Amino acid sequence: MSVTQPLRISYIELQSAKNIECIELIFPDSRRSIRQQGKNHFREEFPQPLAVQGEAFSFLVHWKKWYSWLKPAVENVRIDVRDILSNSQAQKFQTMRVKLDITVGLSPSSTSVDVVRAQDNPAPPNTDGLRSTTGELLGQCPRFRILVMGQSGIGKSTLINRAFGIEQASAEHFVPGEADVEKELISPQNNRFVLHDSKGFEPGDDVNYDNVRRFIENRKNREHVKDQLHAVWLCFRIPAPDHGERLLEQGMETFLKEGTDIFRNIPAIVVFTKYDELLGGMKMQKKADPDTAAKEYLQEHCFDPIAEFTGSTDLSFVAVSSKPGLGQGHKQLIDLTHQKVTERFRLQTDSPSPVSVVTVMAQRTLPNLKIEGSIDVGRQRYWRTLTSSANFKDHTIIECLAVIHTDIVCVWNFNDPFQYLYSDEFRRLMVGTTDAATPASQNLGRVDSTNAICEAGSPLMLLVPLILPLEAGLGFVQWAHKIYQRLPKVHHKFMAYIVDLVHVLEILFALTANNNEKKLTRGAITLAFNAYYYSEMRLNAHQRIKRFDFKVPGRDTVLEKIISLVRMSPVADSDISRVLASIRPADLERDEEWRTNASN
Ligand SMILES: Nc1nc2c(ncn2[C@@H]2O[C@H](COP(=O)(O)OP(=O)(O)OP(=O)(O)O)[C@@H](O)[C@H]2O)c(=O)[nH]1
Ligand SMILES: [Mg+2]
Repeated sequence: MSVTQPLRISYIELQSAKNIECIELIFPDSRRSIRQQGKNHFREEFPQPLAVQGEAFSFLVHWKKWYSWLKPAVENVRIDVRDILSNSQAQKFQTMRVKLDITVGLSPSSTSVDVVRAQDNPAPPNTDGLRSTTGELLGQCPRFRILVMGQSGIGKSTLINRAFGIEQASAEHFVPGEADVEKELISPQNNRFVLHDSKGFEPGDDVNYDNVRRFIENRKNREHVKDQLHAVWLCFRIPAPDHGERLLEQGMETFLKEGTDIFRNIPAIVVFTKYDELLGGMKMQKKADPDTAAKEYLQEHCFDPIAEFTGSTDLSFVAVSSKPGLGQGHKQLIDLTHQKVTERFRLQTDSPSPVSVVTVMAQRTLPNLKIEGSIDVGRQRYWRTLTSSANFKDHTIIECLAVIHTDIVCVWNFNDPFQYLYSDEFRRLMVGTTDAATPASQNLGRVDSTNAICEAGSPLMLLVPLILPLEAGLGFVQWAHKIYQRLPKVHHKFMAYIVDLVHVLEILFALTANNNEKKLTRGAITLAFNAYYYSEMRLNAHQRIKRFDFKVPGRDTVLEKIISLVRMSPVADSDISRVLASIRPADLERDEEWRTNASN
């Protein structure tokens, strides 16, 4: 309900037997302190009555430190304007809240000058002063740098296309004939990785051999982590069974023998390509179990001999194939690469390493890595940046959500040249979904794609500045607890937003996995959004969030809850997967204006 008749306040008085530091009066777009008159006595006169247009306003009560041992340092007392107006004959409104006597003096005068109102047409969220975690990490390492080596025709470009979700055509400039290992190859479809391509070593080709060696050594000595080599994939053809083929070309053999030195401190993985051909050979030989026979062959004739003659325990082995149904090898390769990178570039602190995060961003093979990456980055925001700096201070919840949104979308790194996932329209949709997770008494109101996020009468909580405590070193939980006291249920909003967004992105990832080299369309985003919006899974997640009782400060229950919900895969949900199966590839190509069923 919107309040049409403005409330006019002539004075405010607050008294308590307890120890109050200060009190602030909070309106959707402004706030002011209430003057202290005596011990625990605060009163402010408004000679020109203060007109309040909106559904509510709040007092922020800052308790004295020693008293706040027993209770939160700051509490939010919300006053509903309807409660005051329901007794419109009275000259004052009195209530007792959190051991605080509150009196609001009402003016009969109709002449109001100083009008405080909900913003009618606010600017889009201002995230200028808010630093995103991914922004900081990418500042240190904007791209995952990988060297892929192997003979011409072995399947290097095909592998890269698959792992990083790029277009076949764009890999054309990854032409090996002219492969210069120094050259940085960056794809327009995925600019989170940089490829160094090296052809294999032909016998007697000492120049190439020396170039590659020098390149690797040189990259090891680079000062900045962004310039160092983050991983090497050494690609080999599987020698055909019973043809007496050499396992490795001669130069590569020498290279690998020296490899323990060359690759020291660089995550290196030996990749055998075209695994389908080996499997086909086993089928031709009418092996009872071709799959097991192929695996045994690989172990005996490929992995073991290399491990033996290099004497290296650092090398890992994977077999891959680009044929349908054999994508498991790519997944293993990405998983292994990520593990090794994380291990190698681990930081002393418990923050995620920028190299590890950018590896997650670059790959377009494993959605679960994106989920874990979102958690890693999110954890940073809540545990560190958010709490130890004044980052979020004076920003509205909608602005804070915008930064969290940016961080999560950035980790997923879709091929989204028009930045639809960062658009106001998409963010509005996401804000709208979270309302169901907010208890009715704190309903934030629906915000659909046709409404401005912060229209008049729109969710008050979205507009209230967070006013972060400045104490350094507070954990998210303490922070959230304080916010909770001031803005009850705000953590529900944050939790639901994060869970919903990650789920929608995971669905979108599944939807576009087979053509993620194509540009993302609004049609595809809308389909993913609707599949989630109308699912039982969303209702269940929101129920759990709604029931979540945030009562135990000092424990990371909020974070634990978010993580457990985020890890529940929507793609594994039978209803959602049925909806996804019914979507035709042509539907994903549609790129008309934003319109979702949910917003109709
Ligand atoms: N059967 C089969 N063929 C593959 C596989 N991967 C790639 N190919 C084919 O092998 C050929 C060479 O693939 P590329 O990816 O261009 O190989 P490359 O190593 O980049 O070759 P250069 O760029 O010449 O060094 C192409 O015809 C691919 O379609 C695979 O896993 N199985
Ligand atoms: Mg190639």
